[in-house]
Amino acid sequence: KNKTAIITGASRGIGEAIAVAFSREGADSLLVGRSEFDLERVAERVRESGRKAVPFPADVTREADVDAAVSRALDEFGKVDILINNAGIGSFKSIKDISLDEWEQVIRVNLTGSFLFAKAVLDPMIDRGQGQIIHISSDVGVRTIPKGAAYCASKFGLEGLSGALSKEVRKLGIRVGSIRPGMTDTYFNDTKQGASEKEGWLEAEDVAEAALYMASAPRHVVVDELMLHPVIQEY
Ligand code: NJP
Repeated sequence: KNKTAIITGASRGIGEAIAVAFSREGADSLLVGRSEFDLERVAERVRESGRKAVPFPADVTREADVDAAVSRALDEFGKVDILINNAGIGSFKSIKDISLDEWEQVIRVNLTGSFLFAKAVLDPMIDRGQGQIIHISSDVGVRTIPKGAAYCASKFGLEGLSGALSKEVRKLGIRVGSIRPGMTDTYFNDTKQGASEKEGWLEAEDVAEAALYMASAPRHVVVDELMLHPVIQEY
């Protein structure tokens, strides 16, 4: 209740579901993504719950964009209680087919973007002696799959960031955690939400409920790792 959140990748998919779920529980949010039109659409959905939503078009790979987003959240709400590092892109190719540009873009969005946002919210959180940083990682952040070199590397990296940061800032009252969803029905990797081949997959809302659980743990508890899969996912 009355918390404020920055949610990256909030223009669709899991980020959208988190924005809607958090507003239902009384949080205001700054919605980050590149598609202005979609951010407006999500902001409208959030406002239906009576909470504030500020669409903030930004690219998580650009430090100036990230710093501007955090400043805007502080101006608008006076504090950042929760950062959800959710923005991410897929890449599933044999390593010989991955160009250096593609490799670097996956690392920049999935890993460096989360580093930049975590870094930008730390001082304001440390000043208040509280805050939560939640990473939307992946089940393939802790195990590998063929054709997953770039994506797995980015998510293994994110796990490293999340775990190391968690231990670094815990004593300062800041809790850091990672959520590792399996196959989730979104627009991920240029696919369509609701496509028939995704029958039985996790819904974006299932992942949002996990984020809500992590975010609502009592102050003396850090839920630092959560993994969830659809029953139909065998591996
Ligand atoms: O994917 P999608 P998900 N700067 O494509 C944003 C992880 N995950 O919701 O910029 C800022 O529907 C993009 O916004 P826009 C996955 O790795 C998923 O499934 O406007 N934002 C959009 O809002 C990722 O970390 C599955 O295009 C940027 C959002 O990211 C997270 O879940 C399985 C951006 C992507 O929405 C959410 O992905 C798994 C940038 N440079 C982990 N680039 C799964 N779906 O199966 C992208 O294990 N975005």
